[in-house]
Amino acid sequence: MTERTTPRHQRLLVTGGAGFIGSCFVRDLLARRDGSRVVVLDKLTYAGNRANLAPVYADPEQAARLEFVVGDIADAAVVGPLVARSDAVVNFAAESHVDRSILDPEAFLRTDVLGVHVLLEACRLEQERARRGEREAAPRFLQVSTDEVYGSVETGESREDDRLEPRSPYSSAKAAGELLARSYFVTYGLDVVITRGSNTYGPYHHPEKLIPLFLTNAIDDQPLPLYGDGLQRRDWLYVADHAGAIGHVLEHGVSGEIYNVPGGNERTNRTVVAALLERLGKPWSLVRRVQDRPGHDRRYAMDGSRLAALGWRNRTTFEAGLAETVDWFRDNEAWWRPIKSGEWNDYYDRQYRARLAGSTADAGPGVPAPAVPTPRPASPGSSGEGA
Ligand code: NAD
Ligand code: TDX
Repeated sequence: MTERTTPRHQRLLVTGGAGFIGSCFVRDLLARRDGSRVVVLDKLTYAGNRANLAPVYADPEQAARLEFVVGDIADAAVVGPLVARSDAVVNFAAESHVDRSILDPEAFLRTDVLGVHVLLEACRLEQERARRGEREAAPRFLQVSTDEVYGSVETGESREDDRLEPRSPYSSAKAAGELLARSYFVTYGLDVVITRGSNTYGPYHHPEKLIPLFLTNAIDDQPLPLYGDGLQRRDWLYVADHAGAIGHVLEHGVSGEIYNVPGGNERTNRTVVAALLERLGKPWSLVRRVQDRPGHDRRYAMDGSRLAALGWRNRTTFEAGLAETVDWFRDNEAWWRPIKSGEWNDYYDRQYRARLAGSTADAGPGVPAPAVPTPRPASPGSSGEGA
């Protein structure tokens, strides 16, 4: 296993490049103006949005180095020719929202498992071509995975060799996808690297996720549905740092290795919500305590020493990143309002209508909820946890 440096002028296939993190990766890469060329392959699901690449299209030099293909990573006929002309494949494409995986798991298996398999098979074919001298080198494959594959971590920090104990359909599918990727390194000698990023936030974040949902709801003075006691802990990573770390691993990562990408900003959900409301100048009274997410992971935390040893450092503090994010959402209603329409309303109804109907007020950000809900007489329509 030797360290590999990718060529300076890369031809990259970026799958899921119209999503939140993938588009940041593409924007930042093309803005470096180092001659790299990018093909984005994206199915444009509800989460994909060409507008996420608007800064690229606004710059003719960058736009000339971007090609956009609408298609499915699980479609071998689309994937094969694109991988054939790529030096590396960076796979961001996924169904990415835990709550949707609880409502409808199937799409997660199709994209996050079978889609990864199709990409790996295409890379294997190119490896064969390289061995026959029909191309210079086999493509490198980077699988973007998640801290959620470790499951809920009550204490300490997960290391890359720890057991995987995913607990939601989303995290189980992501674990399967990355295990498959690793198996292609072990079995076929494919050049594979894997990153496990923590909870990412920033501009262009789809409004289904905690921070953008609460920001956009609060801007409209709508209720903020806090699951359970709100004392779950996440480690927040600014999107440009996540995208930068992935680029660093793509360039310097050791083949076959897995790299945790922590944010170094562990916070309870309550603390995060209090901070964003303060920046926005909106009251805590918007917060409603609602029925918890089934199987809700209490905490994620990862050790980042392997990535640090590779020379990567995050650049953005949580305070600076959150301020940037709040201001961006306040200034970019034209981006998020269309997303919160159409299919969004059906999803919001399924996910939140009953929860909000059975919700209760919350006393304040600093008030820890009782670990066990206070028993009370059952009444029709009562929602249980969170009361
Ligand atoms: P996202 O949901 O914003 O974007 C996913 C993108 O993939 C969308 O553009 C969508 O259209 C596209 N896509 C979905 N299915 C596809 C398919 N079958 N073929 C082609 N394109 C498809 O997700 P994100 O938050 O940007 O996450 C990107 C990756 O990073 C995912 O693999 C996710 O598991 C991982 N990750 C996310 C976070 C986070 O906090 N957001 C943290 C760690 C890891
Ligand atoms: O309405 C909500 N209310 C609430 O209390 C939502 C949407 C979330 N939450 C809580 C659940 C979590 O404890 O906030 C926390 C963050 O939730 P999400 O934004 O849904 O993120 P999470 O489930 O932690 O997963 C995210 O990080 C890891 C990404 O969505 C994944 O793609 C990534 O792999």
